Amino acid sequence: MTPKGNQPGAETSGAVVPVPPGGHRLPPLPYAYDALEPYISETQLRIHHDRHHAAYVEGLNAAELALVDERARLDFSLVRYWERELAFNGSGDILHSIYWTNMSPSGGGEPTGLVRDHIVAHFGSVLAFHEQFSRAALDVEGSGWGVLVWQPQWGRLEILTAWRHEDLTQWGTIPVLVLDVWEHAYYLDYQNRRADYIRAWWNVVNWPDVERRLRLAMAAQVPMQSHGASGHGHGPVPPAPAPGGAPPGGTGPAGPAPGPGPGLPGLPR
Ligand code: MN3
Repeated sequence: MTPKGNQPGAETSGAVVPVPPGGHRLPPLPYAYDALEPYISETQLRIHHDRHHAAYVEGLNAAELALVDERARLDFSLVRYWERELAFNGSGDILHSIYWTNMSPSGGGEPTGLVRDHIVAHFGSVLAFHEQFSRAALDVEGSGWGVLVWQPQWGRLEILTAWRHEDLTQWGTIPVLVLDVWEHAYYLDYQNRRADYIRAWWNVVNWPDVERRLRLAMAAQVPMQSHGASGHGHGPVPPAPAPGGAPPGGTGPAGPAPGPGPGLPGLPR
């Protein structure tokens, strides 16, 4: 995988480089345009990345610079328009950036380790997660996303959907696995057969990237109570039980998670 290097906003040993207003750049694909064939074609991927994602980056930069201008003039007469542009294009840039890295030519298979443990803990089984995620994405009306998120406030995973890029979301969540179900993501390859695209997409899911994202997300905190509450907790948290559903003799929990506390913070109560 190509590291993001000195991209603004890229993680660099835990720190994030601040992105100046208007300073967003289209991140390169971490693989060749034809690398996801036969599941996603070169033409489909090229247009999606080079045109659609690029347009969101452009729109995000434009919105930020317009707001810089409004602040300079202390004239906020168009602020409603630009705030909408900021939310739509900013969310579009973020979701697409995650989407590319969530896929890999060597992807597919089943989640393992930490991701599997948290999926089983919250959804009951990998199958139930797989079916809910697929159906949620299939049933998005019009353009949108299926999104697996980590909710730091509750210490667990959840499946959400998004209309467009930004509606129907839940504050504080961090996306770890996203599926673009806008028609522009699949129409050249699958026409209107969204279900076929979703089925094919599971073959390129980059589970190691999902685990990397989950570990980073689990170190985040969005406290829901005032100063004094420690760590991930927001109320009495019983001792974490042994992760359910770990296969006998299987890999089991993947060792201590980063962040405060031992074990797997946020496994079910
Ligand atoms: Mn898209």
